[in-house]
Amino acid sequence: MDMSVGDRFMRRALELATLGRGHVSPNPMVGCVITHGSGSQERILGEGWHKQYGDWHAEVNAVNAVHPENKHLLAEATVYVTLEPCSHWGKTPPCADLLIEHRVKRVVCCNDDPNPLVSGQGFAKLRAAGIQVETGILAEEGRLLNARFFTFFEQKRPYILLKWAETTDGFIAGEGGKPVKISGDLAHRLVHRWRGEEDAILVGTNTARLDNPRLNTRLWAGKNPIRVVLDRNLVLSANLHLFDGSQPTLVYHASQTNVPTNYPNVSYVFAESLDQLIGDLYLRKIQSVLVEGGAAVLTSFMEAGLWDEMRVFRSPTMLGAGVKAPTVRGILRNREKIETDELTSYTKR
Ligand code: AOF
Ligand code: ZN
Repeated sequence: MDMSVGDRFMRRALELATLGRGHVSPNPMVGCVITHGSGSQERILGEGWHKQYGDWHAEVNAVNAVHPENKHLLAEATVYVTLEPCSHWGKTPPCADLLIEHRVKRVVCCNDDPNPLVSGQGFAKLRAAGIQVETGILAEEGRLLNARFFTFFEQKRPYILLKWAETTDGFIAGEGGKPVKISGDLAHRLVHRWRGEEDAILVGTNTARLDNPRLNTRLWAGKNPIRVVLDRNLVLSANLHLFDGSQPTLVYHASQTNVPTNYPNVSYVFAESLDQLIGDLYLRKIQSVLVEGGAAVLTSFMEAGLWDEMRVFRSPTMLGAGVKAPTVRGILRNREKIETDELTSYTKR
């Protein structure tokens, strides 16, 4: 692959950023590589990434990783950082100020920060201090890495993933929605990993009732997401795992009467449409939601154009009859084998 030296360091910064996956939301994953010299003499002085929500940003960790004897070289350094350095006082002081304080020579980024607290002001601060700024390097890769963060700020809604498993003959569940094991154990565990990577998981009434899911990450060491249940007419029984209070749970309903109030950790929210529900998740600062079924719910998200990614397991099992799986209308992005299952992912564009 033909790759400029700068691209090589930025790829490294992107790779570092991914180490924060599952730990930094609602913040973006950010990586940073600080180099000295140019051409074939360009060498890494320090590296860092944003590790944990509320903790130091990537730039701070990279500056701190520079050996004390090399700190003076920062004044001739290039900083490759996957996102525009922040300009605001948040949980930590502004990264732009830190880079100015060390009088770095050049800052190279993949993307501008879409968060209105920053958006352009980080670059403006750096330029005003005489630091060279370049942005748009590996921009596609940077946007893909933080697709949730960008979708949230640019489209004012969470990033929506639709996930299901279907049999070779195209069924998602047995007759009457009866739960059947379709994909294998490894696929099952992978889904638990995905749950830990998203802010929320959503299921419809039938899935909640018939599968009685826990929607947690017990098969993978990860954080438990917020559970979201559609219960339009408030028909779900209080005995379901979803109401056990173990994780924050949002129940969206369109009924004006008999709204329960006394389940710990469960909030009831009135919403008459999918748009209203999505709008409410946005106001709650939920940046991503994994929709796990059932077929009707998945199809309604698809038909409303409310999705960004689909992940479909196709297993070698045959059912003969049951609930038909939704029809995919996306563009193929990736196909891989997970034991005997085939995992295919699709995007809109
Ligand atoms: C950076 N480097 O590594 C990250 C940035 O609440 P705070 O203080 O952690 O600020 C969060 C915001 O800062 C977040 O929404 C995004 O705009 C930016 N994240 N910026 O310079 C980083 N994680
Ligand atoms: Zn910062």
